[in-house]
Amino acid sequence: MAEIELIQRAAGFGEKTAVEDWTGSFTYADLLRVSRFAALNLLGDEKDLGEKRVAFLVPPGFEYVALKLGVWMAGGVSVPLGLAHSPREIGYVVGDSGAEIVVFHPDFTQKLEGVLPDTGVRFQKLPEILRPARGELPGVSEQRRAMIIYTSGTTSKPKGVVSTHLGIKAQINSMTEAWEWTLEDSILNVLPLHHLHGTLNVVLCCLWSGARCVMMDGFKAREVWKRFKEKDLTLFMGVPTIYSKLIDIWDDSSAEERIRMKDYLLGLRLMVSGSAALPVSVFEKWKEVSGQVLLERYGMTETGMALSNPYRGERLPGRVGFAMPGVEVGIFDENGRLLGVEEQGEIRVRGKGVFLEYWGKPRETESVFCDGWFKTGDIAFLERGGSCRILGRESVDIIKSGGYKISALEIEEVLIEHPLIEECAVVGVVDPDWGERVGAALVLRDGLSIDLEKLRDWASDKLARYKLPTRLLLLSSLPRNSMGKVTKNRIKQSFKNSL
Ligand code: MLC
Ligand code: AMP
Repeated sequence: MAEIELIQRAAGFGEKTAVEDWTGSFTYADLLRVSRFAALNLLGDEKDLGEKRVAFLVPPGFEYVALKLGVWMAGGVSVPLGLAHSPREIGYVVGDSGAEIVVFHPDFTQKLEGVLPDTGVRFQKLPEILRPARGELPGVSEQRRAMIIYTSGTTSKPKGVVSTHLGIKAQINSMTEAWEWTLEDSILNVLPLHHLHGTLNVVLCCLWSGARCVMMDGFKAREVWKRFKEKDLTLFMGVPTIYSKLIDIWDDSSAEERIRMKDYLLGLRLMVSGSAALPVSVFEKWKEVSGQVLLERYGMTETGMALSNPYRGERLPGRVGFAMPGVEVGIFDENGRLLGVEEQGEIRVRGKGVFLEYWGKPRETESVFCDGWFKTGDIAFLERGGSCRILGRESVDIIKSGGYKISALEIEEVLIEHPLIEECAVVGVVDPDWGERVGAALVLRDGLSIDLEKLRDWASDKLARYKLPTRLLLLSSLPRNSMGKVTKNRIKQSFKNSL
């Protein structure tokens, strides 16, 4: 019978601890038992979910992991929902993915009220979906679709990035080999689990390796330092903003505390940064704080991890290193010509870990591939030694804030609904802690005014709070080029000048 290798492997780790969260500690045997219950409850009278989408709004923790594996055991496709997202954003993902089942934690009941009430979606609450059940599970081929992760891009609405079990396995194999995961590893997860970084790089690599995943209920810098104190971790992964926030706590600590804090981290064998450019200042400061040389790597929801500084060897600040095992990376010009060292162009990626398709969007899928290479839209060059330096992005409509990719167009589409706003343009404003912040340039209707707080309040039931503008510029008109197109680079410059 066809089986998912990740689940087969997990069965072999039996009594080892798989997940630890604020409710307790759970072995691999516990995890598989509860996942099986989840699968059987999801199946109900069906024999196989047959790639039905199961969306879930569940905080990081044992239940999340059990449910994810349960969806796969039942032959379904997991669609993790963002806990910070507004009901409108959640409704969009549920609708776009065509999810037939939505599983939710009772804490999030309110968020789901009003989301697609008449569409026949089956809502299932935790913990009921995990209650003991008996029955047969289907065989699931690894060629099947496994997961859809929604990511923002150059369109106003997020797109569902579909991966198969084989694609996920290729990504896991690449990371576990590159960063030498073992059975002895213990990793702390502080990342959201509706994106690749937390799900794949942390949780799934951990389960594949038979390691232990300690889950926190989100990121709180002080709590993380407290957890480090136990000195029982070997790995940590975060976005640059997480390291900045940990540094802020260290900065506020006494000289004696700082010595102790460094000591908490000396036993970790690897600390990784990714999802956004790691400022050289943070790389250097973290070395001083922790004695750890951060390993910076580069990836994307569509490709998995593509480039990494070496685990063994020199990790260079400001560089993202070399192609990951099993991944091909090239720098290309706009005519699809492969460029040589020190030539600036677009990063393109090829390999078994690259995604299958954008869900329900064949034309968009076709347009992001060229001769089998996925076009990332990131601009970079290879240095003489072969390490890659990222210079920026082709699109001004993509903002990266604290590791989240945010579409400027999605925010503009919401802001333009505001009765006082005549025109608007949203851009990323460079920020030392967040990478970029969301800046909104507005043209208001005659004689009217608005302040940032009022604008944020008005938009807060429409957008996740991390997408709300934190910078505001009121203009009499938006700058445009001779073709009438808004010149966002000039707006970015105006924000810079206004600071
Ligand atoms: C939180 N806020 C943000 C924000 N995160 N604002 C802008 N950008 C962000 N990323 C806002 C909140 O809405 C809140 O606003 C205020 O900041 C404080 O919120 P918080 O929850 O206390 O913040 P914090 O917990 O410190 O969150 C920061 C963070 C988080 C860095 C931990 O943003 C995070 O988990 N980022 C990781 C995202 C991620 O996993 N990306 C991977 C994508 S996959 P208010 O108004 O309420 O006060 C990918 C591929 C790859 O990129 O290569 O990995
Ligand atoms: P996402 O679509 O959320 O998966 O984000 C992927 C994008 O994050 C990439 O296309 C890059 O623009 C950015 N990114 C990820 N890692 C890095 C890094 N180490 N340095 C610079 N940018 C990065």
